[in-house]
Amino acid sequence: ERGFDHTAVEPKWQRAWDDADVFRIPDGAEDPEYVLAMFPYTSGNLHMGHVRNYTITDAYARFERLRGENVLHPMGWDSFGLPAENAAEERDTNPRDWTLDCIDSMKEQLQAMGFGYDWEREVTTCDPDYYRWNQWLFKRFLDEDLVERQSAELNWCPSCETVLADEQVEEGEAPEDPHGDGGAVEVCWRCDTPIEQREMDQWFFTITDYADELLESLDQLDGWPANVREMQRNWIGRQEGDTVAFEIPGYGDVDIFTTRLDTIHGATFFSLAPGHPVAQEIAEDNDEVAEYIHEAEHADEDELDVTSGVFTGEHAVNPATGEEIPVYVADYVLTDVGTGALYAVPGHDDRDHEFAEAHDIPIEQVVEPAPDADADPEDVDVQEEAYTPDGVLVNSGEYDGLTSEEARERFVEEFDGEHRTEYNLRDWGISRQRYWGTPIPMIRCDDCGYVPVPDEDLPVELPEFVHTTGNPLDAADEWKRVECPDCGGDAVRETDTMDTFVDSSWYFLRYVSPDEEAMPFDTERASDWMPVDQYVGGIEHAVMHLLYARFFTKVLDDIDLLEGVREPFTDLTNQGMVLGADGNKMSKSKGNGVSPQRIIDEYGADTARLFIMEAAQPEKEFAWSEEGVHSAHNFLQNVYRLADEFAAGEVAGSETETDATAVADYVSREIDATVATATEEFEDFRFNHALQAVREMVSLLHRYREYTAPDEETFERGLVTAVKILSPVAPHLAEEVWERLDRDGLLAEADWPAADAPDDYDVERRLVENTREDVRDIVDTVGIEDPETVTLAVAPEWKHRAHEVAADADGNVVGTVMGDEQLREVGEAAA
Ligand code: ANZ
Ligand code: ZN
Repeated sequence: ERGFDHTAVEPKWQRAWDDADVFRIPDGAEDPEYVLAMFPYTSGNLHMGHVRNYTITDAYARFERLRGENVLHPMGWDSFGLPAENAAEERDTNPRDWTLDCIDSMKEQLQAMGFGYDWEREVTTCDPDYYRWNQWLFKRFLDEDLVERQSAELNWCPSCETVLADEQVEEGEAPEDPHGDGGAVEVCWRCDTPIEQREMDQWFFTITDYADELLESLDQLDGWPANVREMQRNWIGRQEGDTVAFEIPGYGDVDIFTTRLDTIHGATFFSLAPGHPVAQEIAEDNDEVAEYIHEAEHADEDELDVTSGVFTGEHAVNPATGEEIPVYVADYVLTDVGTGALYAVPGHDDRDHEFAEAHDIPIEQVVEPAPDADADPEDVDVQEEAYTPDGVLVNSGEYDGLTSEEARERFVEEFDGEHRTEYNLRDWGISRQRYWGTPIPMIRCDDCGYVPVPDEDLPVELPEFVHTTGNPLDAADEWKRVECPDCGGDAVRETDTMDTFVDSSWYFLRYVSPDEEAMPFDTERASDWMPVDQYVGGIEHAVMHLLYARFFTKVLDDIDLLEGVREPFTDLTNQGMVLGADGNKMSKSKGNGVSPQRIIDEYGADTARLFIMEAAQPEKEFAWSEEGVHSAHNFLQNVYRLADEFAAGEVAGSETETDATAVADYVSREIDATVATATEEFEDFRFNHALQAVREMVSLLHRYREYTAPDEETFERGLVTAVKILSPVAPHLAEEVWERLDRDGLLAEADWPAADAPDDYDVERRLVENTREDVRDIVDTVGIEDPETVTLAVAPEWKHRAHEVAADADGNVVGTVMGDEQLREVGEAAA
């Protein structure tokens, strides 16, 4: 049987690309298009998530290269971290050997997938040539007062035996609880063990110094998904407000935090978080409060009930009015937000309103709409619903008539308050009590305190790994004992290593000049090549990695290691999850995993790449389907066969009485339309739509030759165009066809097909777009028996290209299908 043997063809073209240096980008290149995938953690195996991520960037990089761009598309290894230590323990080896083995096998798999990287720029974070620059940068941060030693209550994972950053703590399920309380607990992001709090001295990067800029420049990142920007915004969590003290007789002054000091005259109760010290103190003599606090501590955070709370019997004195208001302990007040205490104004806050209704607490109005506001003061009834916008003060004594803003400014002075900007963001604790990371380049001397390791002594290399409980660096006596660089006395090295997120905060800069020996990267070239134009990776990095990388970029720019680069990533795409055939997240532990290696062996890399890219747009999740894999495979075989037969002169067709020129013109027009569609869809990262267009064009070519003896030139142009458009996604097959058609050179180095869009191309596109919206309505109104697929004609009046658009029930166009009759009609009409 004639076909395409991937086992022979794929390695052949991988070698050919390599020999021709297709993916290499010279140092002298001017501002290349920088296409980047998040580098993999060196676990030893590529999983489908990686394959999807890297297929997306590779397809886009290849597309841009065909369009004549210089494309920088590098790859490297995020290779420090705890799993390597664990693996070394289990296998009686050491983290370095294990990691280097993993890199070897992962690199082989990446190459087998046909991903085109500039391997000359490979970056490996566990290499001393890389991590020495972590140390060097740590010292520059130290010079800038961006490093601090802070004693802090820190998240400690008892299983990993290390401190975790706040970002590395997740909500998880409590282990089986004998008292049946259940509920959510905080767990380690890596091993799901519930974390503990420990007081320890740690090294911190003071990322909070950049909180305002990190927040404000999010507005400019319009190439980022809105949800990621929102997550960062919330994580930084800036809030302008004021603190004011209320006295609770018998318990002293209690500070509250409010963003609405203007409403203080309308406070009708006072609430303490269950974890507030005064709440705990009250609980000592009040069983009801004690019981409430106990229950609140075990409540499920997801099921927050804003009406839940208990009256303490105590009262707080409002400094504005001198009135006493009842003190509650309430679950909706969070212990670690603001001061953990608030005065409540049910007239102007929704939660307070709900609480007041449930507890029969009076509701008072102290703000009404300003004269220029949309709302009419007459329409406001705070007994019914809280009025939450700013406005003008009423029922506030001598302050009536002030605007909310004026009132806040006055009150903070008059009631001895303090203006505060609160952030959720905390400094970044980077100390890890583990071996497999970058040693922190500090030395502790009894006389001089902490002294940095001199630049000329960098890198501080890791000592040999030893199996021990706790941190192997602590056990490395010889390595640890050094002379103090200041006084020459006996001193010891810092034995903490850096959080591996330090490594990934600037690796994209190292690709620019991976062999640079005097500096972490070449400032001029990096400033020219940055920012990354397209960055693709998982949504799990929405906060940690992406925030740290932004922070690093800003600092590096401020210390002139970069020139005018304030943000690292212009466009960001988070690829959706690959689900198992059962619709659950694909994972080894769930038993629904599909090994990329098996797919490569059985069907070839192109099939895997094509299936993944056809299955859904990059941001969407999709379920693995062996049928889908077959369909992709058959399509590729089909394209190959068509070309093979054409090259062998076997595309004949039958004699017909129709006008051959008209048919050829029609096919030619379709080819142009396909190029126009594919180009636009590739640009927009909607690869599946581009691929759909190619499939239609190939099926048109099939029908063309069945119907008549095709015009050779037109037919060949169709084939060449099809494989060019396919080539970013299925590059091996495309090269093979290219060669079979006797084309010069490598397709990977050819040009993207040029085509002028046909006149009515825009009309057609608009119809397809409209159809997407219409389909949902049609599903609802007409009522379709099989809502999976709706087929409707969109352009009956458009005789010569009556298209049908097939769409699924969500309104996604799944294909445009040309009726088999159409070709005949075209020919006959012209004849
Ligand atoms: C009085 C007040 C009156 C407030 C009013 C609001 C409206 P947002 O909602 O994001 O603006 N708050 C303060 N500490 C809190 C805590 N530990 N847990 C839960 N809520 C807390 O957040 C600011 C408001 O949240 C603060 O302003 C406070 O309620 C509440 F008409 O104080 B406000
Ligand atoms: Zn000393």
